[in-house]
Amino acid sequence: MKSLFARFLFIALALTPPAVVHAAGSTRANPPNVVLILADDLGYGDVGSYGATKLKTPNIDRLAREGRRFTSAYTPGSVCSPSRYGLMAGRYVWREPRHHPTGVHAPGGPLLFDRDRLTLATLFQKNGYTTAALGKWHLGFGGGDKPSGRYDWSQEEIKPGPLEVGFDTFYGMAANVGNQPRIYIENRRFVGRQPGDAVKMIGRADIEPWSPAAYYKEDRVAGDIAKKAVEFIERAKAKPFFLYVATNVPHNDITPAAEFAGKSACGPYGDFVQELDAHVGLILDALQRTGLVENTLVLFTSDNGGVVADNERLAAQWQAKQAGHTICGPFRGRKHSIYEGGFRVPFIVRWPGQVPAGTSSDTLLGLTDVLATCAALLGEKLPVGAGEDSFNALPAWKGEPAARVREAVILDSSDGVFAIRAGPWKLIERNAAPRETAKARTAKMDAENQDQLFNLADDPAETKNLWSAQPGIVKRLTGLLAEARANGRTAPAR
Ligand SMILES: [Ca+2]
Repeated sequence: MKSLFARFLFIALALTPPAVVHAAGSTRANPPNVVLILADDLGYGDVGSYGATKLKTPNIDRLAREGRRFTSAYTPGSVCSPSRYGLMAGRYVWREPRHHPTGVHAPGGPLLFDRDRLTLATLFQKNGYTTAALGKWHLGFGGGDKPSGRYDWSQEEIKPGPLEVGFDTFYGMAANVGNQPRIYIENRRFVGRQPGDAVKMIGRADIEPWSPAAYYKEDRVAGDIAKKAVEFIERAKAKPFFLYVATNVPHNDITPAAEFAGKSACGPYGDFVQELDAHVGLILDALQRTGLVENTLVLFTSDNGGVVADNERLAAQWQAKQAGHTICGPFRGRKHSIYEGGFRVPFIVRWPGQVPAGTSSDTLLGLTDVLATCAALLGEKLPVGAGEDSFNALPAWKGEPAARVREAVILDSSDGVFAIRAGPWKLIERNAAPRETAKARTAKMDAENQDQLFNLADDPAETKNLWSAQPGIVKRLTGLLAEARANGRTAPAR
């Protein structure tokens, strides 16, 4: 009897089709949680696993050790809002008419997304995920189609905002720390505001809250957001979740919390980055503690390159430079600029058992690819009107050797200068009518705003302009750029 049962069991197991066995570990049967940690102005050279030595980032390095590190990951813009829009919508922001001409969205500017646009958050939400955004939003609030809109913060309900584009919950800042309103917003309300508490608008953008105690404390913001992330992970149990943690570190002002002051070997800037690293550690520990590590994909990246000081006016970055720290690693340029330092960022994916640990890849990819990649991870097809510049990078994340994500990536500086990278080549196109910010910094702008062509394989620091020497390459890349503009998309229509 026993042996008959054993034989039956053996046959039953042998006949189980491999697809069923596979299904147990597949994404659709057991969808992973996704934690996206977006640093703010963190340069390529600010992380130990990307070459930093004057500051220590053991937790981010641990992610790299346990995951896959990309060395040719690009942000679509060299400032905050364009990259954040690209990340959420999988589309270059210069296609969006509400995009502010100076690149950076005004703190009182309207919500940058149409209500029917698929975002990373709505993608997860419609797949049954709990979705949360924490930290810096900077993608606008309110209706309207003028980039320089003025949001009325005196209203009780702050909307439309993150909750209207796919997030179940939001806790954080409207834009940069220091921008008005300087009060945390939780979902659609100011934190601490009771019925009857007045918020007055003063002039175009300033506010006067019900009490000076309403304001957050700048040096506590990063810690507060990290704490919220930990609480979210500890509470999350039943449903899979998408957690977007948009820290304000190390964006100016450089305000490390007291317990991190003096801890790095390159001054307050290094201290601030080390604080960010500690917060990454808190999030990783929370995943460990709750037993969620195995089924959670963690993506760590930055919204644009770092701020590099040319002089002591940017005191913290200057001090870091004097101490031998290179914020943008080996690259030329910085935040705002069209050179690599503005766009090339750390990009690390950890997903145990799915993404090969301790590996790296120089596959070309962009922040706009996160949307299509997450859609692939969920087994979803993006609709036609979504993710126009988003390519599926899942095979590259998973370490498939021949995986190629995209042919080219288009870069847009805050002055409105465009560049395109394809293969080793990077073409920078002179802009005959640069954006209004350019007028304020003409000398620097004139130097950057030229027809330029670099071979990044031979010349990663962009020192030798090969424009005249390589007319064939210039023609090909100029053509790709023109096509991208004319077609309204770069990713294939689905
Ligand atoms: Ca930024």
